[in-house]
Amino acid sequence: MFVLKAARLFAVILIAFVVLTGGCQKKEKVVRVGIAGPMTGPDAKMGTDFRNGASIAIEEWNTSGGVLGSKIESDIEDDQSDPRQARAIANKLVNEGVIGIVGHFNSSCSIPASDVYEQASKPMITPASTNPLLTDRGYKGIFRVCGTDNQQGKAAARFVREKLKLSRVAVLHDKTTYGQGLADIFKNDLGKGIDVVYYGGVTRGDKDFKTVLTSIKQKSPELVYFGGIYADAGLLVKQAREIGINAPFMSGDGTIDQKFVEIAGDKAAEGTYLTFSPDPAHIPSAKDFIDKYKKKYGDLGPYSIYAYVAVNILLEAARAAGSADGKIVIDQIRSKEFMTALGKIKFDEHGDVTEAPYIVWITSAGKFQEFWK
Ligand code: ABU
Repeated sequence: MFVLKAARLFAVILIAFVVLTGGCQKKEKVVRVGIAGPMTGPDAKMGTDFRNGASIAIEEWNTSGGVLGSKIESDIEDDQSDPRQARAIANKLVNEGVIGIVGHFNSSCSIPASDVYEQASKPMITPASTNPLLTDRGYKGIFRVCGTDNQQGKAAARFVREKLKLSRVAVLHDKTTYGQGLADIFKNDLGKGIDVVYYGGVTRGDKDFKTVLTSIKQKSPELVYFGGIYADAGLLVKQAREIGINAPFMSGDGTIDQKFVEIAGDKAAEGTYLTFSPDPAHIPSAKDFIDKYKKKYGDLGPYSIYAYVAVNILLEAARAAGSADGKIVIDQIRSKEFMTALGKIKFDEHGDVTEAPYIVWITSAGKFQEFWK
């Protein structure tokens, strides 16, 4: 009897101890950063580049003590390049209380998702969405660290007009906000004296573009311009060469990834022109990041460093704000000048970077090289 009573007493004391010490245990404070992009689907390479670049930034911040007295964690979400999924993810990230969002990749995702972030006063910084509309709506908390399609479409048109001096061009796009938007800006900037002998759209993910390419071939263009992303661009170039289109191809920042060459093949991709920002390998402040990235993940994708820079800007703004409150962090992003791996970054009243040079790259022996500025 005594043994039973003692055992009961011991059990009660033990439960009380567990409850009390558990209740008193301090939970580690965490600041969460949303990383949103296509982690699966046709543009998964770009989402993976975001995740890799962002994770290096977060690791570095944690190594030097975190931010606002807290450890930083990433909340990585996959929008699958689907605008509806992007909006759903945006709501999820807002509900989970992230301090801000680095993403999305596709302009067609960033635009609807930004409505959600703006409503919730959560800063969003896209590393890669270039459609002008994203920052043209007077939103306070939406930023991009890349340039816009107004800038790259104009650069492409100037190249065709002044360097190549062509007079017959075919213009194709993938019917997306980005692809069609960029193709239209390019077409409108060509100016007088250059005939657009073919203009039309293809469907993303199609595997056979030979019908449209045959129509293009009949018009004998001197260049085929494509507004779209690397996977479709790779197949288009490959199939164009197969049916005997030998005119050079030109595309934009959505295509400048090794996956384009892998899909097209070195021979078909040879001589393709691409607009993108200058090589970060020539920027001294980018060196540490590039070395670290290569060691950990291999070659950089076009937007790996932009994701890294976007995370750094967000956390630097939070540190300067001394607060995780979205409105205060947004004010800091708007007003501060940031020293980043890509150099000095300052945002204009729209949330665009004040400087975004575009140059023309060329594909040569399966690699991309700076070609014209
Ligand atoms: N700018 C590259 C492709 C991403 C997008 O703007 O849709």
